[in-house]
Amino acid sequence: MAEFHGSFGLLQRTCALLVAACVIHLSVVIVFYMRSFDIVARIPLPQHEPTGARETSARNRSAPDTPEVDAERNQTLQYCPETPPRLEGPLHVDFSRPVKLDVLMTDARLSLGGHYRPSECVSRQKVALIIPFRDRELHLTYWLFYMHPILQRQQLDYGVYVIEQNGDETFNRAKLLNVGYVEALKDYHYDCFVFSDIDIIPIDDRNLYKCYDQPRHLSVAMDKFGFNLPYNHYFGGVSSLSKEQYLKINGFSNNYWGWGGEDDDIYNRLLLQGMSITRPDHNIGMCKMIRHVRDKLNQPNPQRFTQISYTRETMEKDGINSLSYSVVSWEKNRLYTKIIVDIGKPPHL
Ligand code: BGN
Repeated sequence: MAEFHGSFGLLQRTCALLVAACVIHLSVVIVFYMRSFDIVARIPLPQHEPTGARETSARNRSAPDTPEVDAERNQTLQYCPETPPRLEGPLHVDFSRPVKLDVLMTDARLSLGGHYRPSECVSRQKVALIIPFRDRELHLTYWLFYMHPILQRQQLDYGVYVIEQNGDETFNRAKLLNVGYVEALKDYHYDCFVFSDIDIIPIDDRNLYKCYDQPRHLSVAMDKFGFNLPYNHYFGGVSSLSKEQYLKINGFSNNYWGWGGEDDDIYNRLLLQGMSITRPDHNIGMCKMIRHVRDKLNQPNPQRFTQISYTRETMEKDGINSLSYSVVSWEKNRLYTKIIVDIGKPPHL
């Protein structure tokens, strides 16, 4: 009997110990469980999805509309919408009416060099407008007068670069465009380049001066050609290429001195690199050109017919990789940056 009592007491104590161990374990679990709630409650929930470092480029045209911290302005801003909200559609452009730049000159939203970016949102692309130039002051006035408001309504982060050929050698449009590409990149981290003649103005602001998945031809229905294309693969007037697209074709040829052919050569380069061109619809792509007599120093290039048949052979060594020039002056005006350059002369002279 005494033996029975002894083993019963041992069993009782073992059970009591077990229960105590379970209680302690449960308490510890409960304490940690409660604390984990406390910790989670103290972590601030992110207000927005983390967006990571984001470059606005032709690649992220479709960037989600998540807020973006603009470090320079120290603000949180949304990306600008894909379709800018304040576009007007068809515009009245009249070159017989004199225009003044006084209102634009006092536009506080434009910074020196004709640089603008919207204050209400973060632009999806950084666009450099490159204009080859010589002796066309009146055309430049019209271009600035009409284009600045259009580009602002298009909510672009843009800068205007007028590349003037120094001296009185034959004009070389494509080489000046190459110079514009290089010089603009020294100024700002552009990812899109719009190459525009000085005398062409779009008459519909839905014709967005930005870059697309493929190189874009923007001046598709010019009054000069009866609001049509002069031929199917015409790529002259105004076009846009992203940095990647431009580099893929080694930029433009430096060897088209005088009028004609350089735009056909660019078109050949794009095709040879497996790209195609995009265009706005006919009614959106309508443009007006300022009538003028042909520049004496821009006579038709007699070699252009031969040159454009050799694009495949020449494009690898003639382009941005062989560009040479010297800057004569670099000047930031209120409405544009003027860069005067010495680009040499045609080889046969
Ligand atoms: C083409 C020119 C282009 C010019 C358009 C429109 C040539 C190359 C030889 C066939 N091409 O004839 O450079 O932009 O006319 O004016 O001359």
